[in-house]
Amino acid sequence: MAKLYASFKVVNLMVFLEVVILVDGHQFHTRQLMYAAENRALQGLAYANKTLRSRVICGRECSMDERCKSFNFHDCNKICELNLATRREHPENFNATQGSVYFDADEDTPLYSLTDSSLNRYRSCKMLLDAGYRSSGIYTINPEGSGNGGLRVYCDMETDGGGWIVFQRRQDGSVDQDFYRNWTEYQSGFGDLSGEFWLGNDNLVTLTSDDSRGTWELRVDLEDWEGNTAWAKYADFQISPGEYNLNIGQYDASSTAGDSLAWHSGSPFSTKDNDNDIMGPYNCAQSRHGAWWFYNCAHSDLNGEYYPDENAAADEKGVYWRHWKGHFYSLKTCQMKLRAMRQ
Ligand SMILES: [Ca+2]
Repeated sequence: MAKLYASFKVVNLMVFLEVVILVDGHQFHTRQLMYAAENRALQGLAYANKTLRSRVICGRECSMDERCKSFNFHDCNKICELNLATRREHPENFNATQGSVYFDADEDTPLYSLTDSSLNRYRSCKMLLDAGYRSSGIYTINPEGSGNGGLRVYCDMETDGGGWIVFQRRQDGSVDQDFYRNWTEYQSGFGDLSGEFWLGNDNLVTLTSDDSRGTWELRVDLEDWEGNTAWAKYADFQISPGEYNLNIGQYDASSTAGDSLAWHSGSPFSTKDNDNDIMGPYNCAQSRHGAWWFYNCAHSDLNGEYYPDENAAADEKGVYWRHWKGHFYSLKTCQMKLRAMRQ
């Protein structure tokens, strides 16, 4: 019976793996160096992924399985992916991925590292995409006015050409207290970038008020409970400081969801504790259990209450987009995202 022991050291960009194999009381040592490329991942070739504490432990998993030719480790969520192939065999799958590190036994691999300082140049997901970052995920961007630490965002690098900063996502109602929250919470943002969240109205102002990046487009992606999807797109998206008024331009006529937002253009944002709709003392945010650019209430409210099925929502309290599914149909998932039209 063979037993296997392994020891590991990390030296800068290498993981040194020493594997001791015991066969019938005899020791066999094998040594393998694994070389790292920072901010890279080989994608679509994993046969296993697991949550592990460190890249070293991920390396051990790889070294003990002969199928494993390389691995990715994501520092942020601690996901270890074991790959069936290497970057050399599949260069088209070897992508820039912020916060991930790729390892294989090829000593040229570190040449493909991307440094954190080079990442500081990117002001938007579109710039990251143009620089070769083709994986959707969490990135730090540095838009003007975002301060020294930059802004953590989820980049959608696949939908409609990619390069989108996702600023809202609903998918399972997992966020505590749902989205029925107050002004300051919407101001600063809440939730989890890898799950449900609102990026924050102040961040939307920061992003869309930076003239040097030109204008922004807005895209809304919707999904119903039967798996059907629809989208709507608008030009010239901008959120004003102060009451966070929604400003949108031309509705893209090829959109499939219908236009349930133009009617809200120009309106200030309203929350349950800050009523800026035109309905006097009647508070749309309270009656709809949401937070939106309410006018005399709404053709859409993607921040409404999350319901476990389409029919559970009463009195327009759900997550809805009237021109696609009507105002009583509460959607299963939605995302709102913006993309720089010019850099
Ligand atoms: Ca009112």
